[in-house]
Amino acid sequence: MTRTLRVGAAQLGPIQRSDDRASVVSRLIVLLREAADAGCDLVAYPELALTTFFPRWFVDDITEADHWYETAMPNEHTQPLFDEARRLGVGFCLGYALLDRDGGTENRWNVQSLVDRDGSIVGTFRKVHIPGHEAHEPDRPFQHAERYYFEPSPLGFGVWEAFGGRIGMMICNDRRWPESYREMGLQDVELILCGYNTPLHYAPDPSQDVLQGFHNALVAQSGAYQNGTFVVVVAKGGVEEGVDSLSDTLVVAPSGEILARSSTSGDELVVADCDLDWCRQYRDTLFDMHRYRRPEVYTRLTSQRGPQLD
Ligand code: ING
Repeated sequence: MTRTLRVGAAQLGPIQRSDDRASVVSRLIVLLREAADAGCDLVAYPELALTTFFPRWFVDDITEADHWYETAMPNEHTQPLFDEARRLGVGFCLGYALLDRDGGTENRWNVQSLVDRDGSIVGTFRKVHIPGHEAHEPDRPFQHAERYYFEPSPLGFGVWEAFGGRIGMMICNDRRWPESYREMGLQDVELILCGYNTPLHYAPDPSQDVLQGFHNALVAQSGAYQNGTFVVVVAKGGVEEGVDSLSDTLVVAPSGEILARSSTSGDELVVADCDLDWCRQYRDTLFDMHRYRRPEVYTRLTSQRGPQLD
């Protein structure tokens, strides 16, 4: 009896500033139903899947951005998605901005929630690596002010028992850092779900623009192979408020092979069967961490933030 999960990577095309949550949730439900018809067990949506990528604008008064955040999950806007998922018996992973006002404190997180087939939230991951900049940088063609709008998670990376396997999550820039995968690999993760919004233009070094697709695949394939896990990276792509973003949604096997990928820059469901036992073919051999890893000599990995000369 294999533990095969049929995963639907639900890529989104642009969400424009004027697209209200109801219209977006309708798009999510269309993809959910397509996934159910395809026999999917689980649907993965992108980062910030309910709104446009609002960190592309800088507002001096951050409360003017409050409306881009959810204050609860589910809520009036997303309840129809949770209800339909439960009716169809399909789980999902949803990226959104969370404004957490709890007991007088206020925190702004970039999060992903993993939802089981019965509509219950299994866990919520907060983005760890926050890219971009903290202050307005008017010389940029568009802002990427995530470090203004979101705090970095103090919790790190978790792995949850769900859908008959061990499911991990990360968000966008997290996928570029090998530590993200290894932290979950050391928790015996079998499937990592990662939504992203990645503009094709990278202002600090435009030479990277033409390499966005290559880098996206490079990090997902290496992270999958080096930790013997499936990795699903799901885009919100296309031209969103004038900014063209990467659309290369991928499902990657523990071998590092790409099992399925999107072929458009719009709303598109990418389906792949993930036999979770495939992970053991790498984790019990080449990447038998208990046998081969040498943490006793990896002393810099957690003692240093960046390079330093001894
Ligand atoms: N976006 C980007 C990412 O890491 C970025 C940051 C922007 C990278 C533009 C390259 C080009 O994919 C998010 N949301 O983390």
